[in-house]
Amino acid sequence: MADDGSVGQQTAGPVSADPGLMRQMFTVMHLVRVFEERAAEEYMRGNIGGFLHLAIGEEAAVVGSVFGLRPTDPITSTYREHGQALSRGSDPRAVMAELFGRETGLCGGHGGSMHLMDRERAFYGGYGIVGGSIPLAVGLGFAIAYRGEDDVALVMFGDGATNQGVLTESLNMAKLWNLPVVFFCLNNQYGMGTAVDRASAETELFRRADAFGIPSRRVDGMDVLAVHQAVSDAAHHARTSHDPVMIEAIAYRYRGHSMSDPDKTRPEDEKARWRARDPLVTFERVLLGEGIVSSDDLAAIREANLATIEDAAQFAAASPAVAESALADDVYAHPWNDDPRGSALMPGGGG
Ligand SMILES: Cc1ncc(C[n+]2csc(CCOP(=O)(O)OP(=O)(O)O)c2C)c(N)n1
Ligand SMILES: [Mg+2]
Repeated sequence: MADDGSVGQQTAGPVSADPGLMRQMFTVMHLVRVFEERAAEEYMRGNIGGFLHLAIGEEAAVVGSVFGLRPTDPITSTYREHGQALSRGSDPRAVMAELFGRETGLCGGHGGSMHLMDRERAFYGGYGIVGGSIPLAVGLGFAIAYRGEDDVALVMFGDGATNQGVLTESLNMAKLWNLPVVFFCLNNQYGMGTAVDRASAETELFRRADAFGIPSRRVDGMDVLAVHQAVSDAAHHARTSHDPVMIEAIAYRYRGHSMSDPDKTRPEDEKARWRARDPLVTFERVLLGEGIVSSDDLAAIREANLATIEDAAQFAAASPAVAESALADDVYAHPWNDDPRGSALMPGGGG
């Protein structure tokens, strides 16, 4: 990879997507950006508790990959998944309310930022365990094959997850059983504060797939059109050949690992270099250059998104918090006071 983060010839990205789709992808990328900027503010105000992991800077990889799928293709992800839910069309009000821990949240306020899930839109969730979402996508791929459907499961995981044994097991099983799974590694070049070359003997992470005879490639994750093309191709391959594929998208997150990370260890000049390739700014240039949008159109998109997010934040703030008595709802198959094991650890349980 070059110093400016470009990845060989794949940087420019073919301007081959449909103009309506390009406009829509820009609109969602911007929506995700302003959603997360507002979420950061609300976290600082104390309205969002727990962890908050932002993907600011990674919007091209997130939006390009979701739009490279059919709406029914199931997705699983890491805890950095606000953009995946919004790209799938989850209501920004419900997503923000989930972050606030409110009853009106996407998961009734029980999941929070790391555990968004929208089954209706085939978004099968964010997971806090590094690598945890990978075997779940293999399971979804198995279900698709078992039922003879023609969907494709996609899992998004980070560079850090590539050193978890579960990736190896999942790649093996997906290939052995010919499962339609796209393994999408969003390589933002750090796992917490640890750079890939300090954690991985082989830094070309897409090569993990070689050992299983799975086709794989690297793509510029700052270029939404390149990501969209790569995922469309991969999904087509998985759908028609009933076989897995792996993609590694090189991107960069502008902020620290989570809101509680002061981000003091990554070099400032490195951050500046990547910010100079901001995926929204570069895509805006393409859209303007191709005559797909005018400056006025862009201003209208930005204004509408800001209004959507303002509305979402006000909705979340005005919604009731999850009642303490409901905290254990949906955790156990049996009601809280009817634990069959009668554990003494369970408030209200027998024992
Ligand atoms: C199994 C497991 N080990 C460790 C952690 C703590 N942890 C949370 S995020 C993270 C870094 C993961 O980095 P990466 O996969 O690159 O994803 P990114 O956060 O960069 O999006 C670690 C080590 C965890 N959640 N799960
Ligand atoms: Mg990472």
